[in-house]
Amino acid sequence: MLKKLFGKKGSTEAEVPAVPSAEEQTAVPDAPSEEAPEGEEPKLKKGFLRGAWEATKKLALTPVDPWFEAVAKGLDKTRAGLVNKVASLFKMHGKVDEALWEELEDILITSDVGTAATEKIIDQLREIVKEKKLTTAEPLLEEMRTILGAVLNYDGADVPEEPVDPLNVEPGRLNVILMVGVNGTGKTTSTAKLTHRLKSKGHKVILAAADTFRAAAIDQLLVWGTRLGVDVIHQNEGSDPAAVVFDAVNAAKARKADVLIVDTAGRLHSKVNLMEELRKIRRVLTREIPDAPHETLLVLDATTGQNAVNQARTFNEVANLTGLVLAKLDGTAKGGIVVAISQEFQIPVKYIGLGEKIEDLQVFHPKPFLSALFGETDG
Ligand SMILES: Nc1nc2c(ncn2[C@@H]2O[C@H](COP(=O)(O)OP(=O)(O)O)[C@@H](O)[C@H]2O)c(=O)[nH]1
Ligand SMILES: [Mg+2]
Repeated sequence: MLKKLFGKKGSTEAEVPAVPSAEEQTAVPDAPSEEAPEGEEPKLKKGFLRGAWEATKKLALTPVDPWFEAVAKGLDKTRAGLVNKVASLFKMHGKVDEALWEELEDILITSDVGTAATEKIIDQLREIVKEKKLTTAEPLLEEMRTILGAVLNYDGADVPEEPVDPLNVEPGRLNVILMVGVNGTGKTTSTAKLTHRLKSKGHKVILAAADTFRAAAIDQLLVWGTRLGVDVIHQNEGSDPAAVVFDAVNAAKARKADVLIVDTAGRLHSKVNLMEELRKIRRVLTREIPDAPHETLLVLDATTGQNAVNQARTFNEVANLTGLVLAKLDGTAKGGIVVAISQEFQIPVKYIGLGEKIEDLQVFHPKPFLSALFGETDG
């Protein structure tokens, strides 16, 4: 297992993110003050941190597979900021009373879970307390996890046990993926990460630099293209994005690529502009490939909270979204945004961005995601 995690010396497997040290893994608000022999409870510096320690201690002790490892690490901040806070609250507050619900509401709202999902979670927990006649809050953590699972599994479909690539990419055709979203959310980086994933599965990928607003945006994609060894179809700054897409489709056909990823601009000042821009790109695409684009992925910046929700709302109205990419989850303690978005939209979160490196994009799946979030050792 460890060999699998670290990879053979000099092989490409070494790119698998390294397992963080036990110190890093327990870097939640205050680790235990003394090492305890295995199987014994550690002595804690402060009583109220016990819940936080409980929630993460297993993670520190057991090596895990790369997917789970990467997601768990990317969720470190959210685990400390959301789950461990809730765990500590349930553990330390003890009894179930109005003050408990108020504090829980505070934690959930400040972690970007959103008002609708927060209300739902608290209402359901209140029901459970009544039904099961609970007098202590501790069992509520497990109950909350079940509720979160239902919210994240927004359409009630069966969730595969293992992360499966969620892209509508089929052999025997040119698959077109349109990347949309506001400037700075992580579109170009996510495009590069997706390219890396697709390439490693044997796909021939071509990129279209349809964000023609700034020369730097084109250059950024060109740099990624060179690093990844894929062609980037581009024109000059200020050129028509639809014309770039037209060139890119022809190049992709001529070069027998099977995936074309179109990186678009996000600097559109109004919904009308946005709609017009995307409509033009779509028109060019469908003229060449009737069922394209096969995916339209909206990239959201997880650190922007309610703004991300508003962006999802706007793009959902104009862009026929097929999925969401939630970038920068590693950079926020407010990973509750995943819950808010799943509660509000019938669009699947397909990928989560967990860092700036090329391999820091992971498939999103509710079950293992929650395991990673709750600090367990496997999905
Ligand atoms: N920490 C972190 N940074 C990210 C992630 N995705 C993108 N970024 C950074 O966010 C910034 C903007 O990304 P970019 O792809 O240029 O955004 P775009 O304007 O939407 O194309 C860059 O500095 C990226 O390195 C992520 O998942 N985690
Ligand atoms: Mg960009």
